[in-house]
Amino acid sequence: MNIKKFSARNIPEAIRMVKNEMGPEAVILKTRTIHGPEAKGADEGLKIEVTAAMDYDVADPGNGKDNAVELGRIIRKWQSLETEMRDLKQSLVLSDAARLLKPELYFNQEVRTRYLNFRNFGLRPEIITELMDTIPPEKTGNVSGTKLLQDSLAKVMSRVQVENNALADPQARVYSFIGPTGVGKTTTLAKLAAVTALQQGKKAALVTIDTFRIAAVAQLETYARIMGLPMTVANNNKELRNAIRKYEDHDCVLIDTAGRSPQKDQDIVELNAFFNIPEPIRHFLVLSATTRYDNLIQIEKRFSRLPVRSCIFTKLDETRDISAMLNFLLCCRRPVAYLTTGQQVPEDIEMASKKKLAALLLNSMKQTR
Ligand SMILES: Nc1nc2c(ncn2[C@@H]2O[C@H](COP(=O)(O)OP(=O)(O)O)[C@@H](O)[C@H]2O)c(=O)[nH]1
Ligand SMILES: [Mg+2]
Repeated sequence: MNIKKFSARNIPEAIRMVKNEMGPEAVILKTRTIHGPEAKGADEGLKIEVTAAMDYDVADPGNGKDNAVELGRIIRKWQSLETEMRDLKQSLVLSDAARLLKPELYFNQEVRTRYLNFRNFGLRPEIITELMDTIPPEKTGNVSGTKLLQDSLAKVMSRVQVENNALADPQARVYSFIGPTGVGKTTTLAKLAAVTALQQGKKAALVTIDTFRIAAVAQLETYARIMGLPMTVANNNKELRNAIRKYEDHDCVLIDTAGRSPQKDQDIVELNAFFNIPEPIRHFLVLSATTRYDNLIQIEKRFSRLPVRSCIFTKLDETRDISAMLNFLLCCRRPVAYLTTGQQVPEDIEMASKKKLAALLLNSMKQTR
């Protein structure tokens, strides 16, 4: 049994206090009026004292009604804990805001809402600070929450670069797919080969320099056979040059590579040497949306030894939280050309667009908030 006393100005107020603190099952044991010398010591206006009790005994397992009451109490307790957690999270975010924002901005409701939007997008503090610095403090305070959310979204998207129709670049004919192992380079190449050759009617050829695994060659061969496209295996730089020459009458040549460890500089140096050919190559850095932000940065740093033009993000179907990808795109200022959303060839690929990224971000925000 839990017994507590509450002081209030009147009975209804006291009952409200009891219910808020102890729940609707609490029982009022006693009420009394505070007066005389005791009232003088009490806070101004407190005239009633209520004693309430809450029974914490475990209900009889055989009694269904008691069980339902008990369950109701647990659910309410859980809900109130959830509310507390949310409030706590909010106040942590606000205290972060107080630390990061100049005082005159922190006390501006509108600026604070924008800050919270960026936080809810999952953006990193340094990126938020950068974005906030570009926002002039508003004077009105009349802008609706929806409008502020749209503005915040637009602000983020104005910083993201997307590359439209990267495979239709008139300056390029040879494209490579580089990146760590298992991110989906071969699958993405096959998807794009299908789109280019089968849907756009272009003359495409495939080359693989991934000779580390027999299965890797077989994987691309299978795709080439199904699509009726020519394919060549190149074991060294000379063979790659020959292959590119062989396909000089083709609209595009797509080169598959072995996954390189971003941890090993030597791997990347070797890859760069392999690509030393007369014709310019457009390198797509293939990255998985499920990779942590720190790792994405590290991978990008290593692969930047090659003239990477844009990146492709894969496996968006495997995560709803796109904050690592978004922070990466904002930090590295690299354009994103394609997004892939599954294992199906050629269906699960689409050109990256700000509209699509904004929709993913709003969805990610709903799921992770
Ligand atoms: N869920 C999902 N799986 C993918 C996606 N892209 C590729 N994969 C899978 O990831 C695995 C590795 O793909 P692969 O193309 O061989 O990767 P690589 O080593 O980079 O060439 C395979 O099982 C693919 O089917 C994608 O967008 N979503
Ligand atoms: Mg592969």
